[in-house]
This record gives sequence, structure tokens and C-alpha cells, in this order.
Amino acid sequence: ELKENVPDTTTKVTETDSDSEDIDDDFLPALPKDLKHIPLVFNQLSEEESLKKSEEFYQLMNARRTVRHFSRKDIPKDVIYNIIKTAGTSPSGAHTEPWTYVLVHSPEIKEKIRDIIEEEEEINYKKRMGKVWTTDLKPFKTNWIKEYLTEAPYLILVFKQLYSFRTDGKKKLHYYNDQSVNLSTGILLAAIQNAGLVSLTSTPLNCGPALRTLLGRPKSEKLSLLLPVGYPAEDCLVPDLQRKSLNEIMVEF
Ligand code: IYR
Repeated sequence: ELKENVPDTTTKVTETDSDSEDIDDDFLPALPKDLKHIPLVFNQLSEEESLKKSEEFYQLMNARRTVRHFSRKDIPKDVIYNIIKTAGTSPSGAHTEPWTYVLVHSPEIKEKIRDIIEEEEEINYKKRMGKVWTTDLKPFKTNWIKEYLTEAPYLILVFKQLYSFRTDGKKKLHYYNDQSVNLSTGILLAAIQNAGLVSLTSTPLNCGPALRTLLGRPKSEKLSLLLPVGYPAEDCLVPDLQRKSLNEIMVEF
């Protein structure tokens, strides 16, 4: 990915003055070259506070469950805006912020999204996924009927920007866009949980281009995830899963 920013040494550049490096606009960084560095805003916690907060945050996040049955109850739009702003605080490659969060509240658009996804998912479950995959999913009781797509008050579609364009028309490379969008989505999930809402990290297979077109997103963007967000249905059940222990997920030296 970095290759495109390496100067082409096969092209003879005639240096006519000592400032030629500065006026070579082929290699102007996307951000100002002389970007100011400012003091870090950092609030040092005591070890006691740090322990307490880490324990409380673990408890909060450990209570997060993927929910497939949503209430139709609406949520305040400002809560959703805060959640998406929080996702936007994620680190990203060269601060390119390569994410677009498409927020859908319109019942008509949710209906269209559901039609697109159910049509594809029926083929996925019956033909594309195969016996092993569909068998592994049996405990989760999922299928191609996706009621949550029209029941949840909001759908958030996470798009990954592979590249964008600068104001001067030059292509801006989005380094590590995969990791950046995945980090941002993790922060989104934590913000949803923190706001007392639930979601489902869904991955509509083979629906990316149709959903991208429906929502008017450019070709430079690829659908990463779709998350219904709202409150759980009153009778909502979740699978009785256990999480791996610290010893199972960590090796220490
Ligand atoms: N995308 C399908 C199938 C699916 C796949 C996995 I892996 C899951 O953990 C859950 C579902 C669907 O949304 O039903």
C-alpha cells in the first residue's frame, strides 16, 4: 500500500532551485507538512481508580450480548449521534478516518434493505454456505428471515472507504483501512452498550453492492457490517454461551 507514495526514481527530476522538494506537489502529504504538535491532554488516575474503572468497564462489556429480537420502541436520535461520534474517535491509518456510518431510521428504506438481504440470505443458507457452516449456525437459530431489519428503530451500515479524493482531486490512500474500520466498529459496539442499547453485528453476505447502490454510496466504499440498534424485545432470548477465560485468551511472558 505504501508503494504508491515512494518517489519514482526512474523519472529524471531536474532540480532547478533548492526549494524544489517543497514545490513538488506530487508528494505533498494529505495533511499539512508542518502540522503543529500540541501538549497531550491526559488525566492521570490513581492505581485504585484505574483498577476500579477497569473492573467496572469489564463488567459492563461482559454484559453485552448479540440480540436478534428487537422492540419497536424508538430511541432518541441524539443518543445515536453520540454513539457514532464515539466510533469516529477511533485511531486510523495516517488519520484517514476511512469509515462512513450510514444511519437508517426510515421505515421505507429499512423495508428495502430487508428485501435485499432476505433474498440473498435465502440463497446463502440454501446454496452458498454449505452443510458445515449451516450446521455450525444451528445453535444460534438464525435463518434468512431478518425481522430485526424492520423492527429495530435504527440500522447502522458500516462502510469502509478504500480511498478518497483530496480537495485538489488527487487520490488519498487509506492505509490500514480494514483495521481502522474494525477498531472504529469495536468502539461503536462499546458505545452502544454504554448507552444501554443492544445490537447485532450482522454481515450480510453478497449484499454489499446492492446496499451500497440503494444508499447512494460511492464505489470506493465497501460494506463492512450492518448493525440494528435499539432495545431488546420483552421476551428476548439469547443463547447460553460462555466466554473464554483470561488464561484461554492470553499468553504471558
Ligand atoms: N450472514 C448470515 C449467516 C450468519 C453467519 C454467521 I458466521 C453468524 O455468526 C450468524 C449468521 C446471517 O446473517 O444469517
